Amino acid sequence: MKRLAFKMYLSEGQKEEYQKRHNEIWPELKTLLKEAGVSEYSIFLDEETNTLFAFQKVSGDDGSQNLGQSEIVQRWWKYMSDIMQTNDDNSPVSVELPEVFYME
Ligand code: RM4
Repeated sequence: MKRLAFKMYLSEGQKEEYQKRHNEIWPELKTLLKEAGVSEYSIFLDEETNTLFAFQKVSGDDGSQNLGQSEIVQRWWKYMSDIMQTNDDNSPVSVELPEVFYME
C-alpha cells in the first residue's frame, strides 16, 4: 500500500456545501474508488486558505485523481466544479504533496 496526499482549492464560503455533498457521496463513486484500490480516503480543510488537504492509501500507483477516464468521475467532477477551483476539463486543480514524515 502507498500513501498519497494532495491539495485542492475550495471556493470561499463553501465548506458546508462541500461537506454535505461528500456526506452524500454517490454510492457508485465510492464503489469505483474502492475497486480502484483507494482506501482510508480523508479530506481536511484549511479554513484560513480554503485549501483542501486529501490523504488516501492506494494499492497500486494511482489514486483518486488519476480516474478521470471514468464517466462517473467526470460526472462527479462536473457536479463539484461550481464550488472548487478546476481545470478546463472540470477536474479539480490538484497538487500532489511529498511525504516528509511517517510514523507506523
Ligand atoms: C473531491 C474531488 C476528488 C474526489 C473526491 C471524492 O472533491 O472531486 O477528485 O476523489 O471528491
